[in-house]
Amino acid sequence: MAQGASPAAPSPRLFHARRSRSFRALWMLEELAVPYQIDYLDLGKGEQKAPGFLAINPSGKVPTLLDGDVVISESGAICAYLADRYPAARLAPHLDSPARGAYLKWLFYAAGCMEPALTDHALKRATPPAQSAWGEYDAMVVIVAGAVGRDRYLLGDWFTAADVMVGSIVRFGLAMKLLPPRDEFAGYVERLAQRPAFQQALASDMASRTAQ
Ligand SMILES: N[C@@H](CCC(=O)N[C@@H](CS)C(=O)NCC(=O)O)C(=O)O
Repeated sequence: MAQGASPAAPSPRLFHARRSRSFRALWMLEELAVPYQIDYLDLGKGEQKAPGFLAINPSGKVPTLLDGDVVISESGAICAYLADRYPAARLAPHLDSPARGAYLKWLFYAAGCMEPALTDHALKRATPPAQSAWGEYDAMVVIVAGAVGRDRYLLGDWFTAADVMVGSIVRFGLAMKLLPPRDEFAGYVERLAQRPAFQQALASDMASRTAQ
């Protein structure tokens, strides 16, 4: 539900680059079905390191989200923030829900364990387990395959922001051959790809090629 840029609009504004980790935030916004604006950054041209953008996010990375006076970066934090900000979409268990623990665990595990383990694997290095906060790649594969192969989504039939994070990383891992082609991963990604919001986010991401 992307809208044309309008400085006066109160809708969230996403700084986005196509085919990047920013897809997670785009997908999340589509799941919420709320109006939002996109500012496209061309990473190849270094627009993420321009002083104007560094003033917003000193890391010079996408995704970065502006929502009123709130500036938030880190894809996991953005997904968690948006899920709580728009509770009507039911993309996060309520604070007192027993499902909240598993939900938070997967949000943090995605960014804090899956991503660095995949990087270890891509770089063909093995961080010694005693020094690795994220554990070993092989263990991560087994843990994630078990979780995504059990049910439709991580929390059973309930799709949440945690699926946006974990699902995006599994999809990337399969596409880049950084994850083994296990049925659990392929089935999960297939189920996620059936979601209209996912398809809309993909279309917006591809459209951004011409919008840059
Ligand atoms: N931990 C960050 C990583 C974000 C990230 O690495 N973004 C990349 C695109 S995939 C980026 O902006 N790279 C540009 C750069 O570092 O210059 C998150 O999850 O949001």
